[in-house]
Amino acid sequence: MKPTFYVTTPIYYVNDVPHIGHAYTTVAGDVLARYKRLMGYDVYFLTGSDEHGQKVEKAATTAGETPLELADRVVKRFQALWERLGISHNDFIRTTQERHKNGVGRIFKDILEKGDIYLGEYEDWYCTPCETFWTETQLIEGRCPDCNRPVEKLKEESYFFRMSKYQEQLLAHIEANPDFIQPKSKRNEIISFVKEGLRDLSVSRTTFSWGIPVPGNERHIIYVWFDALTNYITALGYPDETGNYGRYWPVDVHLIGKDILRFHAVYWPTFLMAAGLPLPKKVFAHGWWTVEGQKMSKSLQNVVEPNMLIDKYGVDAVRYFLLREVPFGLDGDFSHTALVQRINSDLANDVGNLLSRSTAMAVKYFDGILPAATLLTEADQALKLKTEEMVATVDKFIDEMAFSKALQAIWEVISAGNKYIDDMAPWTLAKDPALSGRLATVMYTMLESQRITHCILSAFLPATSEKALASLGWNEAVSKEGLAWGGLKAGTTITKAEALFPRMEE
Ligand code: ME8
Repeated sequence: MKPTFYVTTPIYYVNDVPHIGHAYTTVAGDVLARYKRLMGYDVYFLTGSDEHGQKVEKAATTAGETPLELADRVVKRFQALWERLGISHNDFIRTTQERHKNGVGRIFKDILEKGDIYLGEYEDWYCTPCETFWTETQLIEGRCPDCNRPVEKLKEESYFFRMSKYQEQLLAHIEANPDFIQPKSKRNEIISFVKEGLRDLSVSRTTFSWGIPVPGNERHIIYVWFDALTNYITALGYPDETGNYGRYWPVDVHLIGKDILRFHAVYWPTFLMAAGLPLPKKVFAHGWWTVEGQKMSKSLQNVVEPNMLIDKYGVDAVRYFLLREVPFGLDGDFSHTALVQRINSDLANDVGNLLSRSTAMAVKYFDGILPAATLLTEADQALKLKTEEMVATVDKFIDEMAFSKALQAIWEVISAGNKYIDDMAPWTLAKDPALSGRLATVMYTMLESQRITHCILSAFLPATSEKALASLGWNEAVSKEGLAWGGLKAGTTITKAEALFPRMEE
């Protein structure tokens, strides 16, 4: 049986259209999913949409639609974008689906029956025109932060989750599992937060209606984060333990942005503890993108629209840039200049040029029929070894979610390949028929190194690698076995590759 690997992205709110931040998490999840499939894992990759709650209800009212009409319309934009970005998810969960609503009701009821959800009273500052509760710290000069009108102290009946009860258990879990929350800096933030003390959490609302009702008390709507987080198990068919839930839970990694770490590293694990379910193996919070040095926001009108980027630069250039430019876990800045530089140097010059010049030589000197390698010299051995070592290095970096370092390791082989060709100068060897054996070995070595490189790269740049592997005559599905040196057989037909990435104007 294959080992399993379950990876998730957040489910995105449908009150906003997809932007580069959403694309970022989803592309990272896709690379992980593709890589693990390639390495022989039975992968389940989940993404989806978060469709309940007051935010969505309000956005729908503004748009003159019902919340479901709004969700139906916006979810198509997410799905169409994932299609264009080559996202290979196995499932897309919408929180308005029956399978989800059933599962949420069930887990809420279980925790309620165990006594860790109880009915109490919620007291906070209420803005009546906005129908919103605010905490003391959210108020601006004692007024509603949204409309600036006066607020009043109000009590509301609410269900509470006994989160305080799980404080020590959660801390113990975090301490016993150093990899549970990553990166480390974020783990430390969560430890301090939990140590400050966990308060019971209000997990129902009566001020709006767009959501999942509390089982047995329909006046209450289940808190949107309780609803949303549960998607990670309802998508697996929870509470049915026999199918995907039994197979894939606990999740190997929840990929999220740093903005929602507390929900995933504190709320979610304690909900699961209360329900008696296993905890996620890892929660990884990545950084945030700014745009040309500024916070991305609708009011600044600088929201980067992924479809526009794909139109302009191509899908794999966008995927590459997102994961190469910034170490996963740190904040980064998006700029068109930086993207164009990456395209011209890393993609057009390095990987594109290497493939087109080497396949062109195979066609020119061997009529496109791959010759066999004979005796390997030190230089040939060195490129072979570098390629083999890269395979192991990438594996280690992927396990650390260090996508940028993994790409760097791949690019070292690509640079070494270009240098190898310059040093071996096949065009000189070709002039002397006595050196044809040597020319054959050089040809094989440079093409085989690229075949392995593109097999691995297919996790990052699926469309590009597919083209590259086709011109290298590799028609097999990418696999772990296929990463071993010597896969290409003499006699394989090599065709001249078109430029993989056209150079762009700076
Ligand atoms: O929070 N840079 O949904 P959401 C990087 N529905 N990533 C960014 C980003 C930026 N500037 N902006 C957004 C929600 N993201 C909830 C999640 S999960 C059970 C419920 C990414 O639509 C990042 O992954 O606001 C962040 O966590 C997510 O979008 C928030 O998406």
